[in-house]
Amino acid sequence: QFLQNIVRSPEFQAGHATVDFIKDNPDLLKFKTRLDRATRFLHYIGEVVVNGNPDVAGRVDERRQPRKAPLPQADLSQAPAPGTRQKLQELGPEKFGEWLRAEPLIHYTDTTLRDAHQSLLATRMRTIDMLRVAGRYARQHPQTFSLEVWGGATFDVALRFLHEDPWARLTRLREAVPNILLQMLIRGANGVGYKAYPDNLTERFVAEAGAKGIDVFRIFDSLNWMKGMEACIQFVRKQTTGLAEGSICYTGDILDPSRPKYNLQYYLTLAKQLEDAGAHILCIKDMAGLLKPYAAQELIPALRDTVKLPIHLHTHDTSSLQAATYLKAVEAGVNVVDVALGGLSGLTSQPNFNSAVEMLRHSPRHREFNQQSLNEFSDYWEALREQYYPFESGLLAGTAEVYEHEIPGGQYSNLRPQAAALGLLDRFEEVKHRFHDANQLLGDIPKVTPSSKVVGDLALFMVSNKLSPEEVVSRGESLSFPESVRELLRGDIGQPLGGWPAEVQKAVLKEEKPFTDRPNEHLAPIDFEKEWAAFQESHPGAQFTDLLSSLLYPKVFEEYWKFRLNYGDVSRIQTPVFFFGLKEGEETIIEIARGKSIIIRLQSIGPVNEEGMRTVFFTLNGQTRNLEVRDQH
Ligand code: 3PY
Ligand code: ZN
Repeated sequence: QFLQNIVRSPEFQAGHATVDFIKDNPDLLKFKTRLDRATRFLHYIGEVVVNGNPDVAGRVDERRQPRKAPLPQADLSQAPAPGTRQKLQELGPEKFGEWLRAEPLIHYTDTTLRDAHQSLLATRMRTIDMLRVAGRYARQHPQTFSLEVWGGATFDVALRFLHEDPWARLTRLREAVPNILLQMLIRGANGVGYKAYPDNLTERFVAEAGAKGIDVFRIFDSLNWMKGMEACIQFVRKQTTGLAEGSICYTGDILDPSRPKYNLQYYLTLAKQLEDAGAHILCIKDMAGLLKPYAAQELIPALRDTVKLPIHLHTHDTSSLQAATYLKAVEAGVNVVDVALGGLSGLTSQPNFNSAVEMLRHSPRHREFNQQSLNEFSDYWEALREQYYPFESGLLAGTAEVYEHEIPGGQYSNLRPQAAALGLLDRFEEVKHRFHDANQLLGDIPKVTPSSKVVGDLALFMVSNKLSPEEVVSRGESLSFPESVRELLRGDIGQPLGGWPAEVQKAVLKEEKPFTDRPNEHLAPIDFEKEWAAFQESHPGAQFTDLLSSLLYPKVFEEYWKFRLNYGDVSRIQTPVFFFGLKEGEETIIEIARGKSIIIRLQSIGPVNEEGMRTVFFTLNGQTRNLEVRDQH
């Protein structure tokens, strides 16, 4: 390798190699890291080949042959045409909001890279599969309003299960898509986590997300609690040049007189408060897909009369009705709707982008998209999805049950495996009914991360312990509730409209005193200077964004860091190999750096020896490489 480096060096080839040539060119000695990188990939693949990827354990079907995903056409030699990002840079956030509100044609946010796979595939979509098409998309569909690519569960899942750096995903997507607004979902005071964080941590997180490429911050609070959103809206305004999109989480049914808690006035008041808090855009975040067509017809004009902001509608198609809601919303003056490319749309995901465009063709608010190209992107995601089959939720058809249980689309594909882990899969119907009961017990709250997670935990707890809603209260004193339920009722993630039901709170908290102010105010601010110095010592080579990841998810981050030291940047490994390894005789190409690839071929797997080890025989770029891997079976 060293000799190869010398011979390939331009200086050597130009005949300028002097006696000091090696001393003057320390890069010639850099081959060791490169070799290590390849070896680490071999270790990863060897591990999966022998022991499997634990994330798909028990769900691998050897008979399945996932297809290769066909790449959509695009002329990559042309730069992407200017889009909404340039518009935002030109106008600034306030004027951009005014421009958007007055736009006659409908705008689309494509959620394929965030909510769609969070809702259909348990958030497992990997960066490599996004990057294959991101630049193509930027060229083919520059008129898209925004791409939702980050936040929600993607941050946690990237680190925990995909062993990827979420910040690197964002940076690389930003590079590939310079023209369309990139959007993230942030859970207000809960950031991209499940609990309250110190304010100055959220502030640094927002600043860094803005610097790395996020333009639209969709901010919500899982209890629609303004105090959980105000600070975050200000952080976006202060620390970034992007747009603060304040959200009202839609629950219940404004048309149902028997459920007055979440009536039209409730949403109008909240919208006004969000405008006053400094939001540039108002989002109706219908996380479970409960906003029915005629409710949208009433809600949207009323909101437009109440605030001056543009309105962005988000929904999930769990009931399979939501195209009708979009039609009514478009007629009623909504500015942007959230959709997902065909192959990753529908059911618990967003309505179908391709079909929505056709729904409006030849109508006054139609925005032109090249349908043939949209279909090519859809084909890509549909084929690619086969590689993620272990994470499919099992929901095969739209269901009106969602109006009873109100499970958010993004939670559905997680609740099933959670139930399965507790041995409750054959009682999943009961889990869904108990989800409804748990919500009622907690006073009928908006259900969205993290409040939805707690309702799910309580539902699972009721099913595993065979508890009726009445017994939760009557036997409460002797029950040890899930920690998340205790935290919720203590006030850890905020306050719901009308407070917590006193009886249930007493049963769960026992003697513990709840609080009613902002949970973040109980948390000491992070001393960034001190933390960063210590972090660099304990994590040589780390970036500042790694520190932020570690402060948000300390344990998950440590595991990720250890994994990365052992196996390298596994986000570069092709998805079928990452999840399922290689079969004997198969090979894979890994691009280890821009334009630089290695070829790994699995030759054979040896028998287990007395020490429980197997020898795995590979070739790496044609050279034989053997590896000892412990068989964990
Ligand atoms: C999340 O917070 O992850 C959501 O998708 C909420 O809908
Ligand atoms: Zn959603």
